[in-house]
Amino acid sequence: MKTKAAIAWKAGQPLTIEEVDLEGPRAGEVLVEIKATGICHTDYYTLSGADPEGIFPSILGHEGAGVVVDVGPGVTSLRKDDHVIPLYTPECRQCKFCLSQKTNLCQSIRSTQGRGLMPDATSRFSIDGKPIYHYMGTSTFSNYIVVPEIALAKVRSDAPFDKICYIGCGVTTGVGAVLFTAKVEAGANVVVFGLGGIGLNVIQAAKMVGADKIIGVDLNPEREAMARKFGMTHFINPSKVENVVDTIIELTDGGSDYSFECIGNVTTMRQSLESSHKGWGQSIIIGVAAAGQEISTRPFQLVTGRVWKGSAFGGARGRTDVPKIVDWYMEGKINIDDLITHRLPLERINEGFDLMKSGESIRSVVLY
Ligand code: NAD
Ligand code: DAO
Ligand code: ZN
Repeated sequence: MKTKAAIAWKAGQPLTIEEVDLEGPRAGEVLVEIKATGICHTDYYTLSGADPEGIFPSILGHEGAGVVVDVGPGVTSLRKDDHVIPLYTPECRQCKFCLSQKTNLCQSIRSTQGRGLMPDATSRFSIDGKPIYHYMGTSTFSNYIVVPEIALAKVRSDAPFDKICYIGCGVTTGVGAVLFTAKVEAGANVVVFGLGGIGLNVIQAAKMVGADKIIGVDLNPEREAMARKFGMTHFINPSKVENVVDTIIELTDGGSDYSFECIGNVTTMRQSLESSHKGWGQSIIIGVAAAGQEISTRPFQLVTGRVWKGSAFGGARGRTDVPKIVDWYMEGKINIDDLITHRLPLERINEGFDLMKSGESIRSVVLY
């Protein structure tokens, strides 16, 4: 079949909208019509050329929601008309990683996914017989996609696609980092570096679990109002204080219990650790730093009880946890609507990237 898609031909070039050939689902695969997709910072990171694992030509996008159109042989958990969210972190429930119950980083299709291919090492997308590569196993900047069954979360059918697409990455990454990775408890002091599409979701989850102080750090003063609406109690603009670490330590009587880095900057990663409370403070790294960057601190920071850990996709097990997060949204426990600041047709997807780069949008959603 043919599908309309935004193609990333080369790093640093705008996407172009084209008709692409899409082969039907093979064994264990599912054909999905994408109804809506968010544009995330990570799509820009890859398109910009900063991502060492970026593959071109490819179809980017990893924050979508849609409907099952057809299933390949052997697919048992999904059928036509099911509503789904594609997962860039699949959940096979059989690999060593899934069975460990210690991580959400399912490895069963990792090597082919990382090479822009389906599990049988081929691509379903092509133009004039030449392969176009998948991206993060999802490629939600295409109206129709083929995805392995283990990389689809089945969700309730009354949830609006233009909102729940954001659960495919930003919402789950931020909310999950608080609930699943850090397991923040009521009364804790929380610091959030970066009040963008991820950081604001960390803030709303911190509020949801009953955190005490929720301190936001951002260079963009325009982010303060939105963050306060989501539960931030104190705002620090690094350009307005002499020392961010000292300011946090003063505000929290010794340092944060949990600190989340949602920028991808190695300097703020260090600040996140060093402003954590001696003896127990945890710094959770969510931001993805540019290729070749390294983090550093004095090892004594760790000897004296501060902890550095990372969180991918909020530590969520996609097929298990994503449907629950959709329920929380539908029950009014989390706010997605106010974070979706712009809506665009696929033809204007490049404007969505511009809005993100200028700091004007929190989330732009493309509607098919
Ligand atoms: P965003 O651009 O929407 O937000 C980043 C925020 O950081 C902005 O508000 C910006 O003003 C602020 N900022 C930038 N530099 C700063 C500095 N030096 N000090 C203080 N504030 C600063 O980005 P996002 O979509 O929220 O993504 C944040 C990071 O998370 C990115 O690196 C992205 O790649 C990463 N990410 C990680 C995962 C994961 O699973 N770990 C998932 C999705 C995204
Ligand atoms: O298992 O080695 C692996 C890869 C896991 C990928 C996790 C990706 C999370 C960070 C990238 C940002 C996604 C939008
Ligand atoms: Zn697995």
